Amino acid sequence: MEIKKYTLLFTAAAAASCTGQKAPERTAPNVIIILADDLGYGDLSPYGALNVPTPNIERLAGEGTRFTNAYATASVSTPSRYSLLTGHYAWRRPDTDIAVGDAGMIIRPEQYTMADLFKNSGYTTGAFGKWHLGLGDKGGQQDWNAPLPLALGDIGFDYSYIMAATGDRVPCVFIENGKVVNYDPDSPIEVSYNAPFQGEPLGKDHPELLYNLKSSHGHDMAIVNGIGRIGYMKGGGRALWKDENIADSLTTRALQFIRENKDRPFFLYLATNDIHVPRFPHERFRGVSGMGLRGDAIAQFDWTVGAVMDQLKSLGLEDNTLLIVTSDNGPVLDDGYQDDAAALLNGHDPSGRLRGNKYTVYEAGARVPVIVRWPGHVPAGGESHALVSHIDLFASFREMLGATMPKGAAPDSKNYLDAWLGQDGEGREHVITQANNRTLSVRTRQWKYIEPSDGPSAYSWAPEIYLGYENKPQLYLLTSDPAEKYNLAAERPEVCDSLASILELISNGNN
Ligand code: NG6
Ligand code: CA
Repeated sequence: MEIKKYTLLFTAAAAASCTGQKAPERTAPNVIIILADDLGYGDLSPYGALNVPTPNIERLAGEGTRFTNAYATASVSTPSRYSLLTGHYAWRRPDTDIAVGDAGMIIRPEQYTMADLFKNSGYTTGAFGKWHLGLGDKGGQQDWNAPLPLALGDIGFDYSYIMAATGDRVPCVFIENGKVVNYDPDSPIEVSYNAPFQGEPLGKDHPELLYNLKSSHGHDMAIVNGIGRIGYMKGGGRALWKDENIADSLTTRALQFIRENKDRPFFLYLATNDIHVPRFPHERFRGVSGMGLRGDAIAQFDWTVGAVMDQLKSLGLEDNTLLIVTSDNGPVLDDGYQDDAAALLNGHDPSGRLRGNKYTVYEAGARVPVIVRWPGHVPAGGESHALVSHIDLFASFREMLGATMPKGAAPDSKNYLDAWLGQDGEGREHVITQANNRTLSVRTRQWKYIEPSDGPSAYSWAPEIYLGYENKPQLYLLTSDPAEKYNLAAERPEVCDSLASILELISNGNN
């Protein structure tokens, strides 16, 4: 199929309107981002995964382009999502680390978001799934029994159906447009991250009540659906989610959003709960991977992707929709529950031979799967080695939409539309990522430099997670040492210096 050069379409439209002719019909596509949680670089079959059946994602890769050097901005969720949606490096702000479930809204209404960009370009905008960027005005002070004073409607989303934080954090309820779904007046909701509620059993005292999943570390506070959580919670009644139904609930609502907006442009941000802990997929996915709950959660994620693809097809929207499937950060095995993720790997390598995991400074922390499909615009069955980062989706969409933005919006985001559409194989000169303790790395096409850090060497849970923090610079030649084994900092001080100075320049506000 002939690949159209998208930017040219817009140039033609702009030229026509300047000369007073009728501009050709707008051709900007619907945009869907499906953002998995903790899905590693090696977790999907197009990236070498062996045991997990992901037929829908395979089909998507056959119809679109698969990226091998694509990065989230961080190796944990909150900063990664913040940067994706704002085009602003999270490490520029002090309040963007992994958020508690009762954090206040981190993105405030005055900040221009990706949703604002689409909304102002005439799109209907919707957010579904894991939010993890705070809700309500002030942290710890939300009244979950009333409409929240500040929610996603205030930052550009016309519709939202979300989880406040993560599956393992209270409150364990869905929130639709700032209000608890299925609110149960007989069971008012209270949430605290400071103190337990009297009379509410805790996971640490009542392991016998953890009938669905036992904790391995942490996750020993509130018990909901037989699973221990982070944070204390009381009430909720019929509003409380059942973990096994989360993927169905989110996917169903997202499909409904697509159907309702089939006749107008839409932007859909679908942030799945899969494959974050607690991994507790629906019964119909149990056992399909032979890798236990973690593998089955990947299969469930694949089902969600397939359901979206099928919905687009049945509505005739495939050709006019840019679909991006990616992940917020790298993989982790034991992340706090006894789900045997490590024991059942059966040869599977979630990091895809890269070093590290979620949380870490190493490549597997933030290098993520990215598959982009837009029939006729993105090469089918393509593979791109371009260096791309989620930080640039914002400015690249702006370019695609031919939109203007307020001064200062998305300050760290740059237009790499051609790279994102698989038409430019080079992409960025360098990509910056942050680890869990905010240690920064800069990656060029050849090198990876990691700044010195006084962070701990490892998290001690099983299997141990080596974070890669060292109190001296690290330098890896990724082209010959993709697994970051040989630190060349002492041998190549000039490369270290030049990469450190890029970091310094960008940290000082230049981008
Ligand atoms: C950690 C949690 C982990 C996970 C992570 C956030 C414990 C012991 N560990 O603090 O389970 O929730 O935060 O993950 O509580 S993320 O993908 O949302 O960044
Ligand atoms: Ca995550």
